[in-house]
Amino acid sequence: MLSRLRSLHDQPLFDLLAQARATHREHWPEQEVQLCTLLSIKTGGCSEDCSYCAQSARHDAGVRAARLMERDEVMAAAERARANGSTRFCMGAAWKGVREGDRRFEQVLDIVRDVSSLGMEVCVTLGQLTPGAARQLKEAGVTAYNHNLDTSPEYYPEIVSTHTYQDRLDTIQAVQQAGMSVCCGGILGLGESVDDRLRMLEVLCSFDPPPESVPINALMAMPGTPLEGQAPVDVFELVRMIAVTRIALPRAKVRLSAGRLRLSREAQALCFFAGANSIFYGDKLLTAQNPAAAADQSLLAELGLRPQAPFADPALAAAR
Ligand code: SAM
Ligand code: DTB
Ligand code: SF4
Repeated sequence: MLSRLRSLHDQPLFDLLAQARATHREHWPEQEVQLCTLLSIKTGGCSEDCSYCAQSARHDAGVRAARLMERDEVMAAAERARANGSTRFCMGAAWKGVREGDRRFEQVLDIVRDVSSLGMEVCVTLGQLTPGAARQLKEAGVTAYNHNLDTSPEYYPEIVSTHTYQDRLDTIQAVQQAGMSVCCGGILGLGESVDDRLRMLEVLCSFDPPPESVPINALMAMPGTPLEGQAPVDVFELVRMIAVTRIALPRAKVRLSAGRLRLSREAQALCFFAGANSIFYGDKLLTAQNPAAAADQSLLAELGLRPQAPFADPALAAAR
């Protein structure tokens, strides 16, 4: 598998793009891009030491630790996201993980019950889950759980020491067993090799069922993190990774994620051509900046792409 991914990846760029585009058109004829809005419901002060992340309490990235947001505030943000055209609302918390019975987890379940009435897909990313916590999230109305592998199993220990790759896989298994969709991808630009990227993709392809969505992040080198000095990832490397992901996981939403601010309109157009069909939308990611919504709307219009239409029936979002 790895060698097949490697030969796909190393083709002349235009041959790779042609193949990815053909796969894309076959499975996604609608010319749509899904708009997803992120909200950090609990920012900073995280116990983990992920070396790319501004929210780790072990780095001094100038992110102040905040309390879990109140339900009404989250609802207001979710309503704004829907009014602006998002069909997915993704709430992130800077925690090592959650378990049943925890007071803060109960509060998240309350938030999810409300947000899931709005007819958007509801995604959360809260760190590690026990199987019981996963079941409770599903019951509360979560449609997808985001938990990235970020890189290959071999390179992961260079990036994080406070949890293991196996911990990540265990959470993903709990998510699948609870019947939620898996949103799982990674970051380019951590200092990994091309083989590391493709090994990650190989692991993603081994999931049963395959991930429903795959975020591809380009590292945003956050000042104060150990990776602050990393060189930006080359745009053609990003495009190649998107194209190989599209071919290897034809039914997945491939999300062009963090790092778009650095990409020109032309570079983003190439990413969509290569098979990206989802973006984070709105001027803020979790702690970092994202392009302005108006700029994204005009870019899509200029390319003849449409934002994914809202779900006519809220039950359709929930059924995802
Ligand atoms: N704490 C949870 C976890 O680790 O799964 C959820 C939040 S975490 C911020 C979600 C993902 O955001 C990470 O797995 C990583 O892929 C991405 N991410 C975080 N910081 C980033 C950065 N500086 N640049 C690019 N992607 C980043
Ligand atoms: C994902 O893969 N990327 C998003 C989402 N899943 C949670 C987060 C990007 C975070 C970028 C850095 C920040 O905002 O601090
Ligand atoms: Fe914590 Fe998630 Fe950031 Fe790691 S990526 S430090 S687990 S918020």
